[in-house]
Amino acid sequence: MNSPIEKGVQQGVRQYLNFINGEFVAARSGKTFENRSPVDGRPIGTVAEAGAPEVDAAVAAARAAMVGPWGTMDIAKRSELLYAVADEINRRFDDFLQAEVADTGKPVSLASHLDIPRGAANFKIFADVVKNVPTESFQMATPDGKGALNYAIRIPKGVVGVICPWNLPLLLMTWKVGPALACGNAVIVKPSEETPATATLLGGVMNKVGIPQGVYNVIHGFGPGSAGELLTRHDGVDALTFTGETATGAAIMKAAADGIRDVSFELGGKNAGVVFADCDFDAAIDGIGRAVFANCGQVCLGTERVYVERPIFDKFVAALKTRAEGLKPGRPEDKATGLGPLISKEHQQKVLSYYQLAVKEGAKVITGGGVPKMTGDLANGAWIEPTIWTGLAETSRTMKEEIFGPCCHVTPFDTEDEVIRMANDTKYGLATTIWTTNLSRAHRVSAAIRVGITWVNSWFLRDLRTPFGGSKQSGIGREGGVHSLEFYTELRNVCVKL
Ligand code: NAD
Ligand code: 6OD
Repeated sequence: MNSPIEKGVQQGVRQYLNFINGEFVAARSGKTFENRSPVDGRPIGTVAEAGAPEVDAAVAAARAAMVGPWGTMDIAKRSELLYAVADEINRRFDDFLQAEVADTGKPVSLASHLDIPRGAANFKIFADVVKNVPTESFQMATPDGKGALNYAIRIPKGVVGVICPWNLPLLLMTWKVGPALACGNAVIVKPSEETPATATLLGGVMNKVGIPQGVYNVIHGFGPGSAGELLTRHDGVDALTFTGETATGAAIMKAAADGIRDVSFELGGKNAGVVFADCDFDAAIDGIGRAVFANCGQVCLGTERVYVERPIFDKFVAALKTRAEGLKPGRPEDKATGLGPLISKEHQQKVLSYYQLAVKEGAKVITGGGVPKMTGDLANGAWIEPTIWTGLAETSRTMKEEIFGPCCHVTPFDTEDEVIRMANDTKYGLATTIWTTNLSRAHRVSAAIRVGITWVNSWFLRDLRTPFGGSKQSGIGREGGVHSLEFYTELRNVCVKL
């Protein structure tokens, strides 16, 4: 049977319901909120806002699933089901693509290469990991000479609350749901209020492939005073995994303190890109260009501070300017579109306020700095110009605070020590991208910049087996490959006296 969202699409309107215990349900309160297209501001759907009854029902369903067929299912069967989820996402690729693009306005070329394929891949990788990662065992001597055997087993944490942002909705949600389910947990997902579509669609996929009811639940709504806070405060939720702003992470951590619940946080950043004069210049422009402007700058791993060694500084700024000015804003489906809109008018105002602040703080605007002129209905979208500044003090707010837009400041540097000091002079520690052909320097600088993820001569090149996460205020914990097992399972030691 088609889900309400599928029927809605057929009728030209979308209705996003909560997905609880295998069923699409409205809010008992009847409350809904509107979802608007960032491309042209038109309403594209209504979303049922979950209240306490829906959150309670989702928690009860998830807890029941943990004692029911999901809790007793063996790893081989679970992995088979997760492969089926991935295959079904791929079979319905166009539905997911259309839903993600409608919510975010991002170019189809980007979503079809990144968001949707990764949404599927996130299930397969962790289905493989759980089947292949061993646990430790120790034999020990005992006074009676018979000895004892210790071995560890992994137990699911239980019910995991998954709270997601809007910038890569399916990718970031499945990055957590994939390992959570592979490890045998049940989840309650709270997607961003800006991007309810793909999490809802995934409910239909779960039913289609036979994931037992209650294993995957979706509740819609906002953060404080709404579904997000209700979920994080619920004592039936055993652990919370969150991607979003650092300040939101702090609020969720306070909620998690009640009941001493475990948290995994992927938070904000103010990432530095470091370009040495000996780099492959064209590759560096291409890599930094993507790191600054991809997804309209709305990537947590993106670069807002670029440091360029002085001999190539002017040439680099000129080439990055050309790159920025070549990014044509436009409709997602238009092949010539190089830049989508920001997620919302509200976020557009935030980014614009930083564009104004940068000028006030003394920046020289190399390009951009405003809103592009769009015609027709596009004039109502959340568009923004790709922007480059030079000349700011390292201490300025523009250089310290995460903007989350298609913008960067470029600073010249003279020595390795100087650039390491500047790159590290931030409360964040998520990612960096380093461009050099000097192998020793690449290793040295990689070890010296305090972040969770370093790319050398590349950016956002992902091997899903590797540890992913942030240092300092950019996060708590690591996910990816075996590291996800640390959060999504409890390791239990069994000691058997022989
Ligand atoms: P956000 O923190 O505003 O919201 C994220 C989610 O948290 C949303 O679903 C929101 O409804 C919910 N929420 C807000 N307040 C809450 C509360 N008090 N209790 C419970 N839930 C609450 O973030 P955003 O604006 O959606 O996303 C952009 C941010 O996410 C940026 O700071 C970006 O750097 C960060 N991010 C980090 C990573 C990473 O891997 N480190 C990845 C993507 C995005
Ligand atoms: O690639 C990933 O697994 C990941 N979590 C990417 C995060 C991107 C932030 O916007």
